[in-house]
Amino acid sequence: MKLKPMLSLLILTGSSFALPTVLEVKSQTIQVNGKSVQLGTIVQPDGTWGYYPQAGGDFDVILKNDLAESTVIHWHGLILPNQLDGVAGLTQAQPIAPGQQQHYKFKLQQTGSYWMHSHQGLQLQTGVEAPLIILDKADLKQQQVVVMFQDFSFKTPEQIMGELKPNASSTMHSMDAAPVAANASAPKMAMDHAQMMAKMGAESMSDMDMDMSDSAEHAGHMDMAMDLNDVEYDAYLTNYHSPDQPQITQVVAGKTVRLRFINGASGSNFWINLGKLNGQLVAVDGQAIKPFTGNRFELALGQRADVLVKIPAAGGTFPILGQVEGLKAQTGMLLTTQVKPALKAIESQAAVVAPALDYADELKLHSLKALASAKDKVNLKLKITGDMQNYVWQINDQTWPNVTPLQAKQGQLVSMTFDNQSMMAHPMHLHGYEFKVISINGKRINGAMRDTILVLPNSQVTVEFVASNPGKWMLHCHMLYHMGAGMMTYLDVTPSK
Ligand SMILES: [Cu+2]
Repeated sequence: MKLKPMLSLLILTGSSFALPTVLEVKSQTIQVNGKSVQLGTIVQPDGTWGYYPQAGGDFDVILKNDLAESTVIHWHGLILPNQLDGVAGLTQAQPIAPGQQQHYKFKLQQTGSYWMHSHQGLQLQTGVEAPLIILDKADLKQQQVVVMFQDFSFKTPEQIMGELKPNASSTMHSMDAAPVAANASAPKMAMDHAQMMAKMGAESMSDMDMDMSDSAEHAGHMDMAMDLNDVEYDAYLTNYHSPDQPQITQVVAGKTVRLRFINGASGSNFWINLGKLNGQLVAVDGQAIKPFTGNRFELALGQRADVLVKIPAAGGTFPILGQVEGLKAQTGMLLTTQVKPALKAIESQAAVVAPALDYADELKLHSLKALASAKDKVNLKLKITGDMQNYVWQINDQTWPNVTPLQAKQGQLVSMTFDNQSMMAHPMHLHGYEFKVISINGKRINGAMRDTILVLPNSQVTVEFVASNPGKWMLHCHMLYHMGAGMMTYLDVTPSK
């Protein structure tokens, strides 16, 4: 597979009569911890990973399934016609069978960093994903570098699910679990986690400019690792590269680079760590924010973050890292001005354990866009509960597919409150919409526009958006195994007459 870390800017000169871009969902061989393994990917016939359409133009893709199994690809974060959203059983009758293809064409309404990934069972864990970057003219001025964090296991996702949920059948979305009471006793892990969050909460919430490296306290929290991360992974990858053989990208001394971070993992939240560089966070989930400067930024599952970094005039080699919350484990890539950089690997273990993600970054994010107005408003509540022992995760006491959809009418202002009564954080993703984060734990904010919001344990987040686009839109936790265990529903937006 050929990676194009520096995006081809020639794409921007393409005429409107261009042919559709072919994307092949296929298997590739990569090296992880010195072993050859098969992972999925989504590439163009020339090997380019992902899709980089021009803002204001068409999304025009022929998606070919070259896997040996069925797939269906979701265009994560895009505003699009519901029937092209890529969810088998909801927005299309069947997934795409091996050897088959599907054409997607619609007018792009956005710019920025998005993502495409399998929405078929647990297939995302096998690497079936790619960047989806909508470029505008301003992007011509800077080198663009995609940095996608991934988690990897030598086990199959079905084996991982089987260990998490010992009574599970092999199929995702099964309804074999006995009905559970909300907050049913899940003694060990839930209690450990609650205690840990209580301990962590005070220090991380109050310290808005937290610096992980200065806190010996966090190093003492090794015991929390199992509670923050349901799955123990064998490696963490960046653009399919393990830390011993990272992607090395040439950059120019003194120039600014736009890093487009994507958390493409299945079960891991990350801290972006820019090492010696400082960066300016300029967009989250594809949407521009009031920029702020930092060295570490939070990146939950399914989220994206665009960070501008200036390469020092003196040049050098600069690791760009992602560290998993609750662990020392990290991944990353190298930016270098050197033809033969002395540094050729990423340290796979940081010196200290990374703390849990919190709301410190989220409270600092302010959208540059105002929310559209609407005459009519509907308030939707999503109670989130979990039973760790039986590994059942619910929205409003229901598990997929036995759900009552949330309802809104086209044109209504939807106010959606996530009330997380469970002991784990959940990155909640709504398809087909951008929403504005307007309140965290009752504190009103002029927050970011997003499509994926991390809702921390025992907390409430409210987001708002105008239900302009009719259809059945998936709404789920992006932790793949929570989703697989039922933490999924949909919003049914009925068309106005
Ligand atoms: Cu979850």
